[in-house]
Parts: sequence; structure tokens; C-alpha cells
Amino acid sequence: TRTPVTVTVTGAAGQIGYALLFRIASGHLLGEGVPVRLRLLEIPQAVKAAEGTAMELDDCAFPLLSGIDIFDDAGKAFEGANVALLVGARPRTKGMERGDLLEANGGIFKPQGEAINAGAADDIKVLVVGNPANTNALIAQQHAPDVPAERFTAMTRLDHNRALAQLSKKAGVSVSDIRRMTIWGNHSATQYPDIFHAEIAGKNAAETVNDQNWLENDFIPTVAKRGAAIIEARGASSAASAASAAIDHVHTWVNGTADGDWTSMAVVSDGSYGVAEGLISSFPVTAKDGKWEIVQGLEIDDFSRARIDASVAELSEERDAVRKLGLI
Ligand code: NAX
Repeated sequence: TRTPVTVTVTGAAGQIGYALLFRIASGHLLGEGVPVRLRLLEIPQAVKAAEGTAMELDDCAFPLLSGIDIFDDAGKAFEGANVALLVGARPRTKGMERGDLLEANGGIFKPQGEAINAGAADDIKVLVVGNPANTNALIAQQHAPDVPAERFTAMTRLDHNRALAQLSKKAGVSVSDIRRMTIWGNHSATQYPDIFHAEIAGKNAAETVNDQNWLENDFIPTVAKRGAAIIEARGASSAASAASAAIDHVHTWVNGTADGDWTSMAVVSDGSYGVAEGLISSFPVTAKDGKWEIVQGLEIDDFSRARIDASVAELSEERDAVRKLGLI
């Protein structure tokens, strides 16, 4: 029998946590046949609710789930973690300025970065879901100097999946006919979903669709503002789709991208495509043997350039703001 993989999940009692934990425990995060041990982190007030979820996880009798421990202390929760899903974050509440939001989240992601640095396993892989995800990932990464920077990633896979869904509807094809979708930049309304490099059944997607009006006035805003549309319709933010995207992100990172395809992940920039080194920005990436690489050599036209630059400028501003606050 294989040694279980230790997966730490923060915000375990939240709505994404509720959708996520059952899929991790049933084997969808890492793959068939890989046993997992869960370590859940919550704030003290929510530990009881996390215990309730743990009772339900027990009641599923998942063969791959080899144990669950619950903590309200980051130092303990990340001990021995091979995979960490940082879902818990401080949401923006009424009257909160961006600076307040960044500061409140700095108070969460700085100690979590330190705890990962101190206690996680050598092969730790981190996915930040909690918003503002890219900058929260940057804060955690900056406080984990002994962990290679490429192990800290943020989630744009939900945006990627939303883009696949919109394009498949427009083109009347299955999502599995689409390859090489890309989300560039920040997980925010400035993100840029790029279909100029995407393919539908092997042919260029933008040329196949051939509808610039749809691209500019429908596709891009629909993908970028989908989160708000879900809140409007459901009365609550995306949860099961976000959990599903988190599963996809880690599964792809660990098990690799298909030949000829890539995915979108927010990763530490090496300066590729003019994105300032060190920012955690979304790129087209391939993965193999547990390591990701930014796809190189794509031609970026003026239309795409302007949109990538705008989203990256927002990331630079967020980085400057957290620097000013002394969070990195
Ligand atoms: P909920 O408010 O339902 O749950 C968040 C949970 O985190 C709560 O149980 C809370 O007690 C816990 N928490 C807060 N501070 C914590 C800390 N310091 N340590 C451990 N746990 C802590 O939010 P939910 O709907 O689950 O969303 C979680 C986060 O995902 C939010 O920041 C949300 O904005 C973000 N999202 C990110 C997405 C992405 O694509 N990157 C999409 C979905 C989602 O909006």
C-alpha cells in the first residue's frame, strides 16, 4: 500500500471547503489509488463546523481517506503537508478599501507562508484560492524563503474552465474539442481570456469563431465577470465550480497536461511575455512530472498585449500596496 499524501486545506468549513473536501477524499485531487490524509485549518469559531464536515467525511467511508485532523493553528496544520490548498481568506465587506482588504489578508497569508516554510514536506505544492488570490500567494511565497518559489501558485483554472464553457457554447462543440485556452494576468475583472492561441478541433479558435464583436463585448466580459453573475443568480459566490477548478489545478500539476495541450495557472513570473519577474500572474503552462513550465514563444498581437499589460499593471499595484504595508 502507498503512503498517504498529506493535504492541508484552509477555510475547511466554508462553502468551497464543503464542495472540495469530498472530492479530495474520494481520490479526485491526486488520482485513482492515491490515499490521502487531510489536515484542516479553520479559525477557532469555525472548528466545530469543520468537525461536522469531518463527521460526514467519515460517513462516506471513502477507501482512500486515511485520516482527518482539524486545527486552529497554522503551525500545526501545515506539518508534513505535501499539498496545501489555501482557501480561507478575509472577504471584502462593505466599506472596506483595497488597502484594508490586502492588510487583512496579509494577516492570514504571512503566518501561513511562515508555517509552510517551517513545517511542510520538501515536495510541498501550494495552491491559493482565497482572494485576492495572486497577491495572497505572493505574500505567502515571500514568507517561505526555503521553499522554491515555483511551488506557490494561485488559481485561475476556474476562469479557464469558464472560458472553455463559453467558447464551446459559441462554437457548438464539446469542451473536449478545445485545446490551448489561456487566461493571462490577475484573477480579477482585468484578467484576459485569450482564444487567439486556442484551437477547436485542431483549428485556430479565433479564426473559427470569426466574431470580433462577440469576443470583445460578450466572451471577455462574460468570463471576467462570471463570478459576479453567479452571486447575482445564486445569492452566494461560486463554490462547487471553484472547488472543481481547484481539483483540476492540482490534478494537472501533479499528473501533467495532455500532449499538445496546456492549462492556465498563476505562477511566479520569470519575466516571460513582459510580465515583471516575481509577480504571480496567470500564464499558459504545461506540466510534467509534478513540475510546470510557462509555454514559450507565443506571438502576442496588439489586442492581446494591451489586455495582458492592463492586468499585469494591476498585479504590480497590488504588490506595491502590500510592500508599502510591510507585508512583503
Ligand atoms: P466562505 O466564507 O464560505 O469560507 C471561508 C472560510 O475560511 C470560512 O469558514 C472562514 O472561517 C475560513 N477562514 C477565514 N480565515 C481563516 C484563516 N486565517 N485560517 C483558516 N480558515 C480561515 O468562502 P468561500 O466561498 O469558501 O470562498 C473562499 C475564498 O475563495 C474567498 O476568498 C473567495 O473570494 C475565493 N474564491 C476564489 C476563486 C478563484 O477562482 N480564485 C473563485 C471562488 C471564490 O470566490
